[in-house]
Amino acid sequence: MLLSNPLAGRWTASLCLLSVLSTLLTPAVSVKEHDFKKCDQSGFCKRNRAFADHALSNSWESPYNILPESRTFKDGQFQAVILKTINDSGETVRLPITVSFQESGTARVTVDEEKRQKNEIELRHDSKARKERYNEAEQWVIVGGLALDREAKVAFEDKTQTTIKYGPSSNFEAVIKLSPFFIDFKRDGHSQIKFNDRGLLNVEHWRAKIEKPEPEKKEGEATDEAKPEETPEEKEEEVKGEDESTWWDEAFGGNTDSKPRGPESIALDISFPGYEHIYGIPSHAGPLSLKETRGGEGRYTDPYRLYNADVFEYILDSPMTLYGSIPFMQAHRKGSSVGVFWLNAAETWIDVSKAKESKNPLTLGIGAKTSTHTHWISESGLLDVFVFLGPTPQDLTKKYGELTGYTAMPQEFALGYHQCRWNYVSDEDVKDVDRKMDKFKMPYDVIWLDIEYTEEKKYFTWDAHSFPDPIGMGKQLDSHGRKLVTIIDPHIKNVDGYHVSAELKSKEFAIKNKEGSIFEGWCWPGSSHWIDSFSPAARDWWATLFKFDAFKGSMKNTWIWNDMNEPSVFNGPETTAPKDNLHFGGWEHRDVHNLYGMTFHNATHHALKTREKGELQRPFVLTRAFFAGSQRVGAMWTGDNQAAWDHLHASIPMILSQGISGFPFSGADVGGFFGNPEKDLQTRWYQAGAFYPFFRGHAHIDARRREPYLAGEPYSSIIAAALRLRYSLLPSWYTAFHQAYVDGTPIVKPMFYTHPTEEAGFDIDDQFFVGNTGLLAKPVTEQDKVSADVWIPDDEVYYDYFTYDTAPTAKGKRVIVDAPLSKIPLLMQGGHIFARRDIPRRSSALMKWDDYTLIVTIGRDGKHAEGDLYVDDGESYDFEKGQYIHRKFVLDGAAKSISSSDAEGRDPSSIKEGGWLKKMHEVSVGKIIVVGASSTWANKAVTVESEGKSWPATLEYTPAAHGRAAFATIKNLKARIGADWKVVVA
Ligand code: NBV
Repeated sequence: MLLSNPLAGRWTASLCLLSVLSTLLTPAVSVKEHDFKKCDQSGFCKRNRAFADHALSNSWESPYNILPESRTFKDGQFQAVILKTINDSGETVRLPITVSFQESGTARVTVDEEKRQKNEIELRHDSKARKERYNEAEQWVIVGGLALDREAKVAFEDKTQTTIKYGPSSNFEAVIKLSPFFIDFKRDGHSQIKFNDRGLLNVEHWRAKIEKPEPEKKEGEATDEAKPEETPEEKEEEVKGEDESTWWDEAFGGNTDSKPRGPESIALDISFPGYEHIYGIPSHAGPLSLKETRGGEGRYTDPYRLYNADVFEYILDSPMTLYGSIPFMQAHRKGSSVGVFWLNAAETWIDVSKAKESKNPLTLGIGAKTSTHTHWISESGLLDVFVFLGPTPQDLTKKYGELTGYTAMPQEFALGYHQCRWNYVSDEDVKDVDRKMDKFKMPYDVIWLDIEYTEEKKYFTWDAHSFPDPIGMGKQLDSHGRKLVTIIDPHIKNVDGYHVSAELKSKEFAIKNKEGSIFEGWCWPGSSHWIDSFSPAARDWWATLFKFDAFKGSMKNTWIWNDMNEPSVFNGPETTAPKDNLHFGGWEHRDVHNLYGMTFHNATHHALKTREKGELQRPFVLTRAFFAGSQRVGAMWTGDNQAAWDHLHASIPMILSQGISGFPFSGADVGGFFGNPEKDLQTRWYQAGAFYPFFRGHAHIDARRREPYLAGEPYSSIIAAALRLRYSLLPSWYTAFHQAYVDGTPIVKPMFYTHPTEEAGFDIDDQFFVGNTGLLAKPVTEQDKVSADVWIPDDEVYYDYFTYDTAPTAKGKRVIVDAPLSKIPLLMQGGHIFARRDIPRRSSALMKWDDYTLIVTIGRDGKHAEGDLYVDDGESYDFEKGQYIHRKFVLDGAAKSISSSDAEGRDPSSIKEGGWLKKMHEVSVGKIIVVGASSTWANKAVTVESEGKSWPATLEYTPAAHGRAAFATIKNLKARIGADWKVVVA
């Protein structure tokens, strides 16, 4: 079946030669790795790794013990004090701990430091920073799910432990051991997640600096290598993680961090017994199933790092940090998923190791289960961890979303194709691209302007020479429902005569340096200041800048792109802001670094929401930096990738990781940002991009122009087909987004998520299902490939999307799908019904009132198929007032009927129809294609029953042939999309 076209093979082979040549001509780019810290250059990471090495290789007893008499349990909350013994004379530090049990079944463990809660510490260097451990991450991140479980109760308590039963059916347990402190989270009596099992809990308590002569330190090192020789005591201190040389001021890349509070990291080991796979903690350019990080064959040597950074030309297969961070991790084994969310916005490193564990030494490890051990290390802040006990991947995404919010419902246009480059050089250029896309029949919705549209990188201005008429440009786009996105970054040019800069300074809305004066750094505009979007007043001011009379030249169809919000500071340490900078409320940048990008993104989102009175449109703001919660305010992309096949390949696990980590509205630069893609690469990238939730072509300023119509034949036509495929499936994409908005379901789903008991699928990250459609895509990401081997996760029947060829029964096997350059490997799993709009048009707005086509894929049992469709006006918030259509379609195979009913069981008379719903009366399901219809469908009459009437429709039956499934096409249905109906074939 599905044999490849031999001709296609031939012409791709000659292309191969061409592309090898062009690769040789493309300059190699790679990240300046030495600009970013390795663990041993980040003092607290180095100390905690040394602490772990010491603990794991010695008979080690964790020095953290709960004071038995400090324990209380009330209204779902356990509280106590952990005493940390800090020296041989038994001196202790008090660390209050709260374990909260929430109605949702999520548990939360928070550990603080009493001295710092009470402000009983002193800061060095006359610092104006706050003395508490940062305790406001929750205010930015958590939007719900905190109601306490009043049913949770102490099931057992003695002087060694307290056991609390909790969870929806009281089948969860937290066994809190006092000495040493340890928590075992169990489900149905079995351990799932363990805290401090390996004794790596480390809360670096505040201490005064005892002045002794400083050893000379080499720049770029947090080590004490400058010392001539280590004494045995010093060596011992280092392995115990108490190497003082990294406690105080720390230098890297020409910057010195004054660290006014000294060492203050928090670290904890979190083990997942019996769990071999862990996922999440984006963003990293590596496989979906996370790798081990403690060295050895095929493993990383550094921990996964979360420290939002402008990494410029990033490398692949690396635990290196990227632009955004979500400290949410899921562990998975056959039939069970559990997870943790580490709520901390400071620089964080996570070590991963796996171990075969067998209780019986005689088995020599055969049949032993693999467990995963993780070691979380953050530079500052509270220890604040949420624990999810699953058991399904869906439970995790739902519960995590309950806390941090679900994906905002986007405008429909945002799901269309976005055409970007750095830069469109003038308004005429934009209008020309707009016309050419039409000429070449390439649908698109949005064209983007990068930094050059401004006058000297002053945001909210236009370069008068190249963009003399932004309104004229905006109107042309609007005439066929298209939008413009302009970039607005958080750095504000420090120059006289620029009102934004003047106001930022006079109102004191900028980030401050450690002395408390306005921070000045270097970015695109030259000398710049950064808005402190933690400040409510600064955010209110930011909103005023987006009003149409303030940002002149912007229109209702202008939306925004926030770039460089890690923040990127060219002359800062690791290209970002100094950690001792100060934010609103006196918090150090160190405490809030990973949150900054989200606060800026959020400020822009709110600005767009308030820029006009009356009918509100849902804002569209793309961000580069993000944190847990960013999904509530917009989309993200994976930053500056390269025009190379391996970058195309890497984009898929990255996007899948975003999806299962609560931020599914994600994409990668189609075509690759740096460099010039060969035409086959560009074509394959469009085919993959058509399956990214966020679909945008982008290119670096030095890259050759590559609007898809420039590719020439056959590439342009193939790309046009990929764009049209995306547009025809927009109803199904929108439905998938709605599902993400409702309960956090990823928009594209990896195999472990859809088939959590199929172990062979747990590390597959190059194929995925789209929403609930049953569409299984495996974009080609290798040069010259003319087929794809798709792993089949179940016993269902799978049809080729384009040919209706049927894959052989192959659960757990790989099926070869023909994929010449012109074809995307795309299968349809039997048992689904999904919606399309088949009339090709120029933009999504122009498809708004088109009829739908339903595709029904008959499943293996032939009896049942179902699916849903969610539709609203695609722009406003009226859907929150019931102005939407949500249909459930069901095939009854035996009766040969297909019905449509309200997916939420709403009574139609209860819905007061506004203008959009009324207009939708004219929109129908025009056609249904039943793929896999048996011969009993042939030569049958069709009746449509709806709203008390019935009428005939027509049916054409195409019998099976040469591996292609039979199918029935029902036409002229005229069944209203918003109404209940039944189509009966008899
Ligand atoms: O604004 C210019 C670029 C932008 O095109 C890109 O998408 C961002 O990731 N921006 C980074 C700054 C400079 C990159 C070299």
